[in-house]
Amino acid sequence: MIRISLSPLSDMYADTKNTEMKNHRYDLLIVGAGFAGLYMLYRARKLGLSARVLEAGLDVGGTWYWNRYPGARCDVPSMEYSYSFSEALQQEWRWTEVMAAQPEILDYARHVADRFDLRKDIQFSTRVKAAQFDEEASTWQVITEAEEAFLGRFCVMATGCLSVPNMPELAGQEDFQGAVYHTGAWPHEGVDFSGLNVGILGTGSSGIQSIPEIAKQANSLTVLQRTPNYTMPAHNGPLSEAFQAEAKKNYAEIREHQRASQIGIIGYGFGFGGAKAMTPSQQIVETTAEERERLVEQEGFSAIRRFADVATDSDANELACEMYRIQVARVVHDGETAEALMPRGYPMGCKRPVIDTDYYETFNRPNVRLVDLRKGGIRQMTASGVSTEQGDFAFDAFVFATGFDAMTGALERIDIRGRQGRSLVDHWHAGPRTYLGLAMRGFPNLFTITGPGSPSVLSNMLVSIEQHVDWIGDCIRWMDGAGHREIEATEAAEAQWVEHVNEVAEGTPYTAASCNSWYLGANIPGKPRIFMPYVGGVGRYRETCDHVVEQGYAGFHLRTGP
Ligand code: FAD
Ligand code: N01
Repeated sequence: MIRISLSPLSDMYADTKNTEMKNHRYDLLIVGAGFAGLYMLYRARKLGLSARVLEAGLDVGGTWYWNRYPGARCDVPSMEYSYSFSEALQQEWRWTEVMAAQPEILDYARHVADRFDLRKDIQFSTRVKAAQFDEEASTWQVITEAEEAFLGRFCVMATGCLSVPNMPELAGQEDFQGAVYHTGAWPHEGVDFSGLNVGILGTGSSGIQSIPEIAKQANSLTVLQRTPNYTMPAHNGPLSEAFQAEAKKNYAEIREHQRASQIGIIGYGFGFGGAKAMTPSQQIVETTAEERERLVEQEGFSAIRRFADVATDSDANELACEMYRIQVARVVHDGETAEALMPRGYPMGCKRPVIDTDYYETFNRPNVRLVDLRKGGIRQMTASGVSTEQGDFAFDAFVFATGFDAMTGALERIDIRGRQGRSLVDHWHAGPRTYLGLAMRGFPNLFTITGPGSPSVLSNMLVSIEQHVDWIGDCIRWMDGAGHREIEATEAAEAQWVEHVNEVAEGTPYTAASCNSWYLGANIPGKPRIFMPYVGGVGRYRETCDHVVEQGYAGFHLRTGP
């Protein structure tokens, strides 16, 4: 292994000319071995390209390798949250639940790695700290934390949108004597909360999934909530053999519909969340208060799914929020707790939708209490727990379910430098700027999978990952065939795309002034408030990407040469 320290570009390139470095020269360097990195490696091999994957973790799986908290599972039907690139793979793999739990998804990622013999080109326990473009050689040099260097004609960042845990800085954290966990970096050996008094901070998807499970085990669970969330019952359950067989017969059609859809999910046969499929067709603004109350009584939270105008009309949205709060009051026995759990003041649908199993019911357990931080926030952590403006709470263990530095976090933690040594952090100082969420001006031959400006986190990410990987693979094949050595987004194309991404997001609940979501970077102090994903839809976006190709990679500058 050759070890070098970060040095000016000219020195780095001189280093790479020694013979040992030949072992580290590839067509393609891929950072990350989650679903994106695994498929990129598979595609590279199919194209006859040499590729190396560098992965910080000790195994494949990405999200599903790191997020092992109790209750972790996906909220897309399993039959749809899976690769489509191999007919044999999709026919042979058997899912056991409508929406699979983390261990099963991790098994699937491992199976894919083994089945296609991918591991031999993946270097685990290897965190990339820098990547720099050598303009003279049209080559990316990627440096790891262990100071190992790799050269690639192309570099693909498959670093994930939700892979950097957000750990709020609470004063006195180092004084706390109990165990501390983050849902996004859960111990691999698991955690036994039996007999313990546990505190948990955060009521996003990870908190809402883990709270019911931790409550079943712990002596007591105290939920520290800053903002109540909207969450719908998941109605998860076992996946019948008959249904699975039928779906497998229809896979070609299912995949085609996924790819053309808005979010990459068609809820094939069982509807989103495993409940009966329900296409929103009614207008909530045309209902009376009595009708809405009756519907809530009959159908609970699911009644809201009837209405199409909730997503498009703010008055309709507020009526749906009222229905939602009525149902919270019906489920949660204690009036004060119910009131604290009711979301108010921001629209339904502005944050990532959450689905749950027995979330509200959990607050009826005698060992669970809610601390509404809006009535008095956290002052600091102490040796025994957490001190708030409304009193002190003692814990044996504390869980941060506080989310991620999403979409840009993993990319900005790598010192990525393009032309003239310009850093990506500088390029993105006012928020991420990309062309199609795939490429950036000033960073030739660098691609991002599900980058900001693409449907990514607003979609079934397996569908978006496959589309990006295929696009990148086709692009490299075409470049090699045509003798192009560099591809780079033009300034105009990048600017137009950023404008388009902002334009389509305008007026949606996502960008409401009252909304503080991680989509907007609002969860990270100091992060520019920009809506990062592309809301135009998976189908429309795919057409745009295809059109760019048909036009000879419109919006990209190509450089030809040896
Ligand atoms: P990741 O799985 O995040 O993999 C990125 C990999 O890159 C990681 O292994 C990381 O270690 C590695 N990496 C990052 N930086 C570096 C570096 N500097 N050096 C080396 N390695 C690095 N999406 C859905 O569509 N449906 C769902 O139901 C769903 N559920 C989710 C549940 C949870 C708990 C979370 C956190 C996310 C969920 N997602 C879901 C989103 C999920 O992230 C994607 O579906 C998908 O797994 C992303 O795959 P990826 O390969 O792009 O990224
Ligand atoms: O993170 P989040 P997550 N003090 O950012 C609170 C995917 N995912 O890990 O709302 C006090 O949503 C914060 O409060 P507030 C999915 O895409 C999917 O739960 O900022 N509280 C919030 O309550 C999801 O959207 C699944 O006021 C603080 C919580 O922590 C994404 O990952 C499951 C705080 C963070 O919620 C992220 O979800 C899990 C502070 N300083 C994850 N800082 C599925 O089911 C943060 N919070 C598919």
